[in-house]
Amino acid sequence: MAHAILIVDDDIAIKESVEEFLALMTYDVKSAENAFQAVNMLKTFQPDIVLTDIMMQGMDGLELTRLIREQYAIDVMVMTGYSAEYSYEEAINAGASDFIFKPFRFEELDLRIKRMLREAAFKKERDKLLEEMKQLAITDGLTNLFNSRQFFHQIKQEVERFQRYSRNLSLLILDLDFFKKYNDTWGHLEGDKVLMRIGMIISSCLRRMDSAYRYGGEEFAVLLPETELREACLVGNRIRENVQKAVFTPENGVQTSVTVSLGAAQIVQGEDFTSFIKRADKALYLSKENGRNRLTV
Ligand code: GH3
Ligand code: MG
Ligand code: MG
Ligand code: MG
Repeated sequence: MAHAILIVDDDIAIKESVEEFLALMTYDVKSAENAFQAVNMLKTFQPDIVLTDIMMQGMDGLELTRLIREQYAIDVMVMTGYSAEYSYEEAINAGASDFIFKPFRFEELDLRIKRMLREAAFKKERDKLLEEMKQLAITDGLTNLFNSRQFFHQIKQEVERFQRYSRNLSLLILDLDFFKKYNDTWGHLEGDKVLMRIGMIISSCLRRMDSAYRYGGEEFAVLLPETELREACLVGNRIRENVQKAVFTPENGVQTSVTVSLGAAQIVQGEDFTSFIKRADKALYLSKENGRNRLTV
C-alpha cells in the first residue's frame, strides 16, 4: 500500500508543486493550506508523514508539529526558507523528525521521506520486539501464566495498595499432591502436561481482577484483589474440584487424575508481603498434613 503524506503550506504554488511531485512518486498525497485545516483533516486521515511549512498565519508549523506529536504517532518533517527566523533546533525540539530548507530539490525531499519511512518501520519493529520481550520476562514458558518474578513484583504492589487504601486482598497457594510420584511413574514430560493443564484450569476459574502465577516448579499462586477470604476460598475450592475432575492419559489405555492442596490467606493491617505469603504457605502445609486435596485458611 502506498505511504500517505499530508502537505501543509500556505504558499499555494509550493503546496501544489510538492503535491504533484509526491503524487508522481506514487505517494498517497493530501494537502492543507493552513495548520487548522490540517488538524481537522487528521481527525479522519492519518498519514505516515506530515510535511509542513513553518511560517504560516494563525498556528505556525512548530505548534502544529507539537500538537501532532502529542496526539498521534505521525512523523513530521518541517520545511522553511533560508531567511526564516526558525532554526533546525527549534523544529527538532518541537518533535520534528527532519527539517528541509526551501527551495529544495525534489530528489532530496524524496530521499529524506524514504529515510523517515525506513526509520519508522524500524522503530515499529523494535517496539514490537520490546513488547514481546517484556511479556517473555514476566511469563512462565510452560503454562503461560505469570512467572515467579512477576508474582513478587505484583504482590508487593498489591500489599502496598492494601496498606494505603485498605482494599481487600487474598492469596491462594496451590501445590500438587504426590507429584514426585506422578513424575516417577509416568515421566517428567507427562508431568509437564499436568502442569500445563492445571495452569488452564486455574485460569478458567479466575475473575477479571485475579491473576495466576507459576510460583515454583509445581506450585501456583493466585492473587485476588478486592476479595475477602470467604470468596477466595470459593475460587480455590472451584479450582481444586476442577483439577480433581480432570482426566489425564499419560499412556494409551491409562486414565488417571491428580489433586491439589491449597492454602488461603487474607492480608491484615500492617502485614508485609513475606508474612502474608508465609501464612498462606502454613495453611497449605496444614492441608498436606490433614490428608491433601483440601483447602485450609
Ligand atoms: P506433596 O503432596 O507433599 O506435595 O508431594 P510431592 O511429591 O508433590 O512433593 P513436592 O511438592 O516436594 O514435589 C515436588 C516435585 O515436583 C518434584 C518434582 O518431581 C516435581 N516438579 C517440580 N517442578 C517440575 C516441573 O517443572 N516439571 C515436572 N514434570 N515436575 C516438576
Ligand atoms: Mg509559509
Ligand atoms: Mg512442592
Ligand atoms: Mg507437591
